[in-house]
Amino acid sequence: MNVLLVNAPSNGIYYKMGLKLPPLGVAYLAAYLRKDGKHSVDIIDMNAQPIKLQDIPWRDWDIVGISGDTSRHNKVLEIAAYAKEASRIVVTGGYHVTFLDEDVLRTGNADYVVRGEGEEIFAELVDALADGGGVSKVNGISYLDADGNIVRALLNEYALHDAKRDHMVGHKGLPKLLWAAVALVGGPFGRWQSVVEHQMRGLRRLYLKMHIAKLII
Ligand code: B12
Repeated sequence: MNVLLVNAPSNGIYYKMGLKLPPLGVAYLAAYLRKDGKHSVDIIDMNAQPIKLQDIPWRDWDIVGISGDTSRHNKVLEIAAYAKEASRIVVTGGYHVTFLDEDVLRTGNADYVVRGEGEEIFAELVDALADGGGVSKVNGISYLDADGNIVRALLNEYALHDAKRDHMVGHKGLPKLLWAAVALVGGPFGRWQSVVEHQMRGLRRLYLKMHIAKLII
């Protein structure tokens, strides 16, 4: 499948000041999806690439995934409308739609919502769509069934399970924000990832792509 991930633009203070902040959410999703080479993935970061929605060749991709939070939700809806106008499969994810999945699905411009941390769930969804065998076995997604009823497949807790298997884990995002949206997106005790695995991947990248062979720590 050809997948496009769009990071919705922000007009927040950080971006008005001209900061170009990497969109970690879509970057993680793309990296995970590219891992086994089954799908091709492009990213449009609308904070860094001020491309007009009407100029995006939507039909180049089968699936359009859109990332945003509450402050960018109107933009997410606008992007979804363009992608749906071009008859693409539209998937949304991120903090806002994790809690308000039905609202975005009822606009008619989104086919699926991926709730919570999306790497594994989105990859499973893309695989299922590629196979054409239906999405009923994919955990952690929401969609409307043929009668218009919402289906909320149970949230997959891969991230937490993985964390328990590792000896050393680190926080993804900020640690232990139990009060915040984070708790429901990444699990009640913060957002975890394997430090060892993450650092080894980083070192490998430095060595292979930037040809840095020695690091003094
Ligand atoms: C870093 C950060 C920032 C940085 C952003 C830097 C950057 N590179 O973009 C800065 C300081 C700029 C910032 C600003 C703000 N932030 Co902030 N921020 C965070 C923080 C700490 C981490 C976000 C992050 O990078 N996570 C790591 C990435 C990998 O995860 P992710 O983005 O969540 O993506 C995963 C899933 O959400 C999902 N997913 C996301 N998109 C999609 C799309 C698809 C298609 C799929 C399938 C899945 C999917 O899969 C991804 C991979 O696991 C979170 C709290 C946290 N600990 O998570 C708050 C958080 C995102 N921020 C929040 C808020 C409120 C803000 C501000 C509005 C604050 C303000 N008043 O100005 C602004 C808005 C900025 C904007 N978007 O315009 C809230 C959002 C709540 C909400 N309802 O939307 C959060 C959750 C904190 C909280 N209160 O709980 N923020």
